[in-house]
This record gives sequence, structure tokens and C-alpha cells, in this order.
Amino acid sequence: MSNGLVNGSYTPEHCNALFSVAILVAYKNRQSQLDIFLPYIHNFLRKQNIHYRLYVVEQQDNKTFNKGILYNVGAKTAMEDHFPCLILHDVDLLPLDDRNLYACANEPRHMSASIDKFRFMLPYDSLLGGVAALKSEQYVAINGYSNRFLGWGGEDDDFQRRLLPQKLNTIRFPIEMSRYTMLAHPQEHRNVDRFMIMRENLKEGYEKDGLSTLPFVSVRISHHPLFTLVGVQL
Ligand code: BGN
Repeated sequence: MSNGLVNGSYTPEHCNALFSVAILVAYKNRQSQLDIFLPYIHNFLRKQNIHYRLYVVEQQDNKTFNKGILYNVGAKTAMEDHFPCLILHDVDLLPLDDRNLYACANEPRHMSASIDKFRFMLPYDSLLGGVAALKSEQYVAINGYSNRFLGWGGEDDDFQRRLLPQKLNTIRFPIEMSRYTMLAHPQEHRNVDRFMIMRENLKEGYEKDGLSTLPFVSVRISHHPLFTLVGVQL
């Protein structure tokens, strides 16, 4: 293909890429955002001279959105494809600074610290939601995402709390390099159970809920020029 993309995968032509990265977008029913996100992110990423593959992990049922299950399925798929680095990416966030390299560091990195919606300020220090990069081995070590959160809120904070027992810290690039714009959308319905689930998981330990306890879901992989579609039915 003339733009060098197959299945959402890109390899730079004129150099050997230093980084090999799987970008996972947990997605449900936001076609208008995906239509903006896909061309934008490919144009952004191809300037970075990295090898990457974009996976859209789509929840294809009428149940409430479960971002954690989608990320766990996406991470498994990317690891089967031997990607050592995962970038977990909201579909409504567009990076604004070319220096924000889409790659993994030694510690998990929160990439979207500065979003226009929050007036380019970090809302709270432990935030890891939005866009985050971590090594596949780190994702496995923290047992991935919780499978228990439905709808909006808390799942990313639960994910952040999983780092500490593994002696991992969140790192960030300087704030000016971490800028994003957020595509407008109506506020999602907040999950009223989120505080309870976070408390229970903290108390009971993260090995009981996550990648290792992923419930059975139907997964269907198909290939499109701009992305690999991982269709999931809960
Ligand atoms: C927080 C949400 C996150 C969300 C950020 C940014 C909760 C749990 C509270 C204990 N956390 O408030 O999920 O990513 O806002 O919007 O609701």
C-alpha cells in the first residue's frame, strides 16, 4: 500500500525502528470519533519512526462498556503478536506534541497529563487514565485491568493502584510535551459501584481480578487498512 499501512501496522522505510509498539483502543459505538482519530493518529505516528500496530478492540454487544475486559483482550492479542510494549489509548484523545514519543520506558508512563478539557492541567497526581504506555511484561505483572468495572469511572484508578505492589511508579514527560485535545462527547453515565469495587480490589488483592481471570468472551479478529479489529462480545 502506498501509505505503508497494512492492518493498522506501520514500519518506517528508511531506518530500523528502535521501538515496536501495540496501540490498543478500547472502543464502543463512537464512530464519529474513530473517523477523526484514525487518520490523525497515523499521521502523527508515522513521523515518529517507530514500528507500531493499531488495534481497535471493539465491544460488539448491547451490554455496558467494559474497558478493562477490552484492554485485557487487546493486550493478549498484542502479546501473541509479540509486542513488548502496549499503549492504552482513549479514542477521544489526540496528541498535540510530536515530542510525545509513543514508546515504553522502564516504568509505566502516563502520556496524557495535559488535556485541553482540564485546561492543560493534571487533575490529580495518580491519574493514569487517557493514554498510558507500559511494557507487556509489566501489564502481566500487575494482572492487567480489572474486569469488574462497567461504564465510566474508577477502572483507570484501580489500574494505577496495581503498580505499587509491583514496585512500579508512574512517570511522565514534561507537561508541555504531554498535551492532548479531547473530542467532545456527552458525559457517560457514571458507575455508582466504582468506589466499592476499588475498595474490594484493594483489600482482596489484584490477583483475583484481572488478566489472569478474564471471563470467557467471544473474540473475532479482522483486518482493515487502518487498524486490526478485535471484535469482542461479552
Ligand atoms: C476520576 C475518575 C477516573 C477518570 C478521571 C478523569 C473515579 C474514581 C474515584 C475514586 N475516577 O474521577 O476514572 O479517568 O476522573 O476524568 O471516578
